[in-house]
Order: sequence, then structure tokens, then C-alpha cells
Amino acid sequence: MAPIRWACACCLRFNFSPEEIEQRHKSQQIDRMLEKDKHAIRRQVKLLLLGAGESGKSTFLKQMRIIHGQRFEPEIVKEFQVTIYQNIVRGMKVLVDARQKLNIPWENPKNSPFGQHLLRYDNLVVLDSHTFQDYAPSIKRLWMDSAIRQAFDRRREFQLSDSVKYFLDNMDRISRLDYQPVNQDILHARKATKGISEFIIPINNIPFRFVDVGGQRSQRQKWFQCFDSVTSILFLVSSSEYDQVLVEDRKTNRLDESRNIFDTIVNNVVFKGVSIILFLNKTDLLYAKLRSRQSDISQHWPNFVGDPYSLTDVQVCSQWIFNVFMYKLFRETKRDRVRPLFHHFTTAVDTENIKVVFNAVKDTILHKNLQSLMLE
Ligand SMILES: Nc1nc2c(ncn2[C@@H]2O[C@H](COP(=O)(O)OP(=O)(O)O)[C@@H](O)[C@H]2O)c(=O)[nH]1
Ligand SMILES: [Mg+2]
Repeated sequence: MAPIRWACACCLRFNFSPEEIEQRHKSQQIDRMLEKDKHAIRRQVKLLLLGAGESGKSTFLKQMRIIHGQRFEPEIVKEFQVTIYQNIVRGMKVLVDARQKLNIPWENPKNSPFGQHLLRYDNLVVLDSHTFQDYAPSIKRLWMDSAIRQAFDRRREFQLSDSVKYFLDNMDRISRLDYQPVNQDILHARKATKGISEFIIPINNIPFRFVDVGGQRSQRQKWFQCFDSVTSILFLVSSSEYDQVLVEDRKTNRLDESRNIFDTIVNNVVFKGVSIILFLNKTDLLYAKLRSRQSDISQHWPNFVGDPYSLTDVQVCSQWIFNVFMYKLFRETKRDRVRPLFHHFTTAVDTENIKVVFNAVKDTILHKNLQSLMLE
């Protein structure tokens, strides 16, 4: 028989057996533990990073680590180094292949065998600082050839990761044998997120739990697993992708896909009381795209009215596109007209920009949740 450790008056009054009393005792203990957990969960801020693939979710999370002084461990830096080498070699391989398919003649025909060398790279081969040397000289030569630059300028016609240009412009430094990635390189490293990854950072003595998910179609069914106890959703949109199509099907416009995902989130009853903060990201790439005047928004978005190109200053022109077109596009998706939609224009690879934006976001979140965070 189980020893009787505790029996309240009502147990005795109802003539519970010692086993029943023990059972009741255990269940009360469990209730107290659950209550404590609930309290801890309520005392934390859970931020869900959502958005289509390549919108900048993981980059934003990297910035949170950098800004809050949580260094990347040496093993993680090593992993990023491998990713960077692969981003570069694969990126140049894509450009060489595109040059061929687009029938752009080499500026220097002697570069042809260097291009062939890149095409022979097996995407699954893991590279290190030594094996990267096999490709580095070819890559440097090819990046100087105007044929590759012309293919690069037509990149919206094929799939090229956004960071390739940054890495190719930094080849002299990256191809050194003693190369160590700096934070800016880590921020540009592209590796698609699979599954769900979480990172907790204490901010103002409150644990901020950032939840990062994979954004591509195949990854999105996993999103529902993290919809519990969400404080805020940070929804990222890649604003420069208005003229690009999805990796997944190579036909859906990326901005359209992003707006459809936003629709399912902002109008979801699960998130009724959750504040949603929209990040119109990749402003730097949008500026660059506008500056190059290679792509006209109204060609891809016929309901885009106005002529932003009549504005001579690229910055003014981009702000106009953001406010008059993109923000409106997302705001109009929201069925509840009264509910506020906070928004920011961001460049996730720019630490100073994210510092300022996150400060504002943090204030909004803390202010909105002050009661549940402080008073419990
Ligand atoms: N230039 C630029 N690149 C960005 C920006 N945000 C993200 N990227 C790059 O875009 C790629 C995709 O970003 P990532 O954070 O992996 O997207 P995710 O799929 O939403 O997690 C990475 O190579 C990033 O370095 C930005 O604001 N500007
Ligand atoms: Mg990611």
C-alpha cells in the first residue's frame, strides 16, 4: 500500500482510499508544475519569423545573435565557410550555364575552358579552403568577362542566389588559404532552412524566443507546429523580387507567392490577437535593381500605376514604390481593416539598419505585452 503523505479535509470527508489520496496528490503536483511552466511561457516573448523562401528570415536571426553579442561558435563559423565556398562555386556554375543557354558570346574566348571546368563541378562535393583553390582562379577570370556580367544582368530569367555578387566581388579575400569568414560574410551565406530552428536571447531580462522556419513550399506544412503562444509574427518579404519567379515551380511570381502566404497568416483565426510586423526587406537590392533600370514593375504587375522613373532620385523612387505599391499590396490583403499592421523597410544584411528596426519592434512588443510580461 502506498504511504499516505498528505490528505486534505475533503479527501477524508469523502472517504478516499489511501491510493486515491496519493493519486490526487500526484495530480495536484502535476497541476502546479504545469502552472509554473505556463507562467514561464507567458513570461517569454515568442517571435515567429515567417515569409517565403529567401525573404531573409535566417539572416534576421543571425543579426539578432550579432546585435545581442552571442558569438557564432567556431564549429558554426566553419560550417558557414563551407557554405560560402559552395555558394560561390555553384553560383558561378549557374552563370556559366546561363551564358551558354542565353547564347551570349565570350568576351575572351580563351575563358571557355575555364567555364567548362566550372560546369564539371558536382554540386554535392563539399569544399574546404584547399579544394576551393581548384576553382578560385577560374572564377576570378570568369567574373571579369563581360559575357558573365551580361548573364548576371539577366539573372531574373534563371535562379541565382542574391549573395553571389557579394561573394564574387570579395574573391581576393575569400580565396586566401587563411580565409576566416567575418560577420558580413556569414550574413550573406545562403543555406535553405530545413525544419524549425529556435534561438533564445535574453533581452531586458525577458527571454526572446526566435523561431525560424523553412520558407519553401515543401517546408510550410511544418509551420503549424510552432503556432502556439506566439507573441508576434515578423513577416518578411523580399521587395526586390517583384520581377522574379519561384525556385519551386519556376513560374509563379515571387511577390505574388509572398502575398498569398501573408494572406493565410494575417487572416488566420489562430493569430487573431497576435501583432504582425511586416518587413519589406532587401531594400538595397531593390535600389540596385531600380538604379540599373533593367526591370519595369508595371511589366510584371499591370495594376501598378504611376511612373516611379519620373523621380530621378533612386531612394525617393524606392520609397514611393514601397509606400504606394508594396505596403498597400500587403495591407489590402488584411480582411480586418481595424487591426493595425506595423511595417518597416529593411536590409537584413545591414547590422546598423536591423539594430534600429529591432529597437522599434522590441518597444512595440514590450509595450503591447507589458502587463503579461511584468506583472505575473
Ligand atoms: N543584399 C541583401 N541580401 C539579403 C537581404 N536579406 C537576406 N539576404 C540574402 O538573401 C539570401 C536568403 O536569405 P535567408 O535569410 O537565407 O532567407 P530565408 O529563406 O527567408 O531564411 C541570403 O543569401 C541572404 O544573405 C538583404 O536585405 N539584402
Ligand atoms: Mg532560412
